[in-house]
Amino acid sequence: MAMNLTRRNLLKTASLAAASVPLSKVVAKAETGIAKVPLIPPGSFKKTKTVTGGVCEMCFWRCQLVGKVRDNRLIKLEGNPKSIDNGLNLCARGNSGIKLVYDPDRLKYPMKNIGKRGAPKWKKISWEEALDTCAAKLQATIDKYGPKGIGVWYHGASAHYPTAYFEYLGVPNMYEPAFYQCRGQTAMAMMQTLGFVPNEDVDMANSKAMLLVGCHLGENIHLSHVKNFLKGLENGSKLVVVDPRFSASAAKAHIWVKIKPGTDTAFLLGLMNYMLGKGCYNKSFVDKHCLGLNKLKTHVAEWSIEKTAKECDIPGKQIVEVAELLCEHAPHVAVHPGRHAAWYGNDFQRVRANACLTALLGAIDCPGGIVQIKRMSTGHVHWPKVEHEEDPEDMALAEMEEKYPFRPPGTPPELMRETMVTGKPYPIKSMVIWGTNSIKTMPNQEETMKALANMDFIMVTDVSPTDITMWADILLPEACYLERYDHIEKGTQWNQSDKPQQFVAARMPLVEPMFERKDSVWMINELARRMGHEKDIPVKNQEEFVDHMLKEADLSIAKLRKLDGIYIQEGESPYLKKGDEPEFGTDSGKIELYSEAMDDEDFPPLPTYTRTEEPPKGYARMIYGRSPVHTFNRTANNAWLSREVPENPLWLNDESAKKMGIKDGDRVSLENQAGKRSAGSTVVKVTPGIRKDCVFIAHGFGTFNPAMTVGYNKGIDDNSLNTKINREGETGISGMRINFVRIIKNGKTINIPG
Ligand code: MGD
Ligand code: SF4
Repeated sequence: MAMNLTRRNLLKTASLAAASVPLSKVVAKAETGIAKVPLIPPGSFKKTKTVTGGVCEMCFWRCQLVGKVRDNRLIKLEGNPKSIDNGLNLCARGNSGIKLVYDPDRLKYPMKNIGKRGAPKWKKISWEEALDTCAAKLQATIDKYGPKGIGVWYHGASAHYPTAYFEYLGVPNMYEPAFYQCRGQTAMAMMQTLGFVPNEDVDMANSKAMLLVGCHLGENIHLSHVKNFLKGLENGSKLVVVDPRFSASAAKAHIWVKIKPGTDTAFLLGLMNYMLGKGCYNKSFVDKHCLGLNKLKTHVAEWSIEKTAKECDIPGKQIVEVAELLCEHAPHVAVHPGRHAAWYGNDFQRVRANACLTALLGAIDCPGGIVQIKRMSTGHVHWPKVEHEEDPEDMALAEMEEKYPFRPPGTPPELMRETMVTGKPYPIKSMVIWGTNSIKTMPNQEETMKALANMDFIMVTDVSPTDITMWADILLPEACYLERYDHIEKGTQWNQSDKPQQFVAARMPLVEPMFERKDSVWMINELARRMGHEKDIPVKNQEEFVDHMLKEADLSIAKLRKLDGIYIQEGESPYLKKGDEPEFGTDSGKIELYSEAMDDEDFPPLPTYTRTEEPPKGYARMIYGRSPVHTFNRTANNAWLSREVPENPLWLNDESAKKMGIKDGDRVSLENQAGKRSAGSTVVKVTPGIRKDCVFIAHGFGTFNPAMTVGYNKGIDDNSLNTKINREGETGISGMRINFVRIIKNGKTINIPG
């Protein structure tokens, strides 16, 4: 794992940033439209002060941090010493937030595209002109098509206020990739089975055994979660990792199940069949709390060890070994619920199988299991409720959405994209894109570009240039997470110290935004004024926005400032007390191994395995995951992170590589089953640590916006090769591990032997 951003390295580079050596040399770039960044001469710093109240957003785990500031310039970030969550730690990405603040490529002024969408030429304009244009264009769309003529794609804390405004306007088309390309299926399938969404509330620290199915902790880094995992290992918990690849977690595993990609549901059904057959499941828990045991037993009976082993291409004795290990340690088994689940287009059923296995072990609300934790209650900011006339066309899209009865909140993205292209059931003609790079998140990039080309108007708000900003007509520069207020972070910590505690933190700026960057509350209020909604504006500014949310917890920005940014009080242990019964929010109030609701909607009521298509001859399945020092494509232009991991090496099986004449370090590009070639190239990592039927690359690389001078064209964009999609019936979410690739070296296509 290339994670050598040492503390010393960071300090060294931090002091470079402080002296702003690289920044002083920066000249204007088309998209940022600015001359030099002001130079602060080395040695001119007086003294350093610590500013508290930061909340990280280099990823969405939101660790609490403090900034060391000299002469109004951030020179170092550290974990907030008061944090009961991440403590003094920040991960490499968290530490490198400084390089985002002072990235010379960042958006600085409102800009108008006077070139083409996708091939922009930027003209710096005033905020007045930018907002007047956005208001006029959005209003024109509403006048012609109604609010349904607008679509919103959004991600991140700063989008909360804007999306509330667009809901108030009556815009029905809203899509957030955090659900549809990430944890949507996990949340919905867990809800359907257990009646709650465990997210990642799994007590690995106190477990006796852990099961990670395709979850690659260590490369997937959410700081306190990884600490929880490591504490479990330190405490002697036995780890089982199911992954076609020798991931960072597999490297720590007692049992690595080198599973055939796409067969995990079969594996889980096989485990359950063994446990039910042997009677080694948690009978008292299941009898009390689960519905449908006998039906499940009959249903999984076909998954003998032999059949499961053959389907998953693993040794039968390994299945027995895993099942016995889990039973031996039940209920103190951390069956990780997983997070990103949009794998094969049959994932709802896999997550249901995972939840049923957890239930058979009784590994819920007990030490080591998944737990229902209580967080302090805080408020929301609402725009006034407006009754919008029921529009029959509007209902038509709602009816299309009804096809996916277990979908997460919001509009399924491809349904919206199709509507943008076809105009059916109604035209969507203006897009508002806030903090999301849909070119890199939504599979089938060409379709996304086609949909964007079909718009009358596109407004994009971002902190930096990205692939999607190239499609903007008006591009608005936002203050980044270290320069603004916007988010309330809260949680309960029960397994890292003696007594449970809970906390509330609010994101507060560590430094003032530079240039003409603004926060989202300011931008939306100015837009709302221009669109005639001044009287309904619910909060005057970002401080009022945050204060309003804090009020419910009897807190305020002023109080939090006095508390160094974090309020802490006694918490509750999530473990059930003797005599208490767990509560499940399903219709029946029980864990639904058999789901009536799914049966009513004509979906398999018991977790069911569907085979995924095999790679054609000469191709391998392209699987993907995370780089430990990057977050999607968001960090591609970060100078420190990009220096550590500039591209995404292609993992290729060593025996296959030998037959192909490919050596470790060779530079290659990829071609998918539809003949689509990657724009960029990368190096090969030849390893026995991956199966022959797949290759692996980390997601988020291969950015194609030249305004990102650090990240431009580095590595391979996995999403550009996701041309085939398989939309799941239950949720409308598309699987993304169903594309196959072969290798191109020196212009020559080389088949991958199976
Ligand atoms: P996945 O993509 O589900 O990611 O993190 P995870 O939920 O852990 O899983 C990736 C792993 O699945 C890889 O090890 C891959 O080899 C394996 N895999 C591929 N196909 C299969 C298969 O068929 N079966 C099995 N069993 N394994 C398979 C995602 C999570 O990470 C999310 S959703 C977010 S939003 C965060 N993002 C993020 C980030 O961008 N960067 C870093 N550093 N950390 C992150 N943490 C979070
Ligand atoms: Fe920031 Fe890292 Fe924490 Fe994510 S895990 S919030 S990037 S410090």
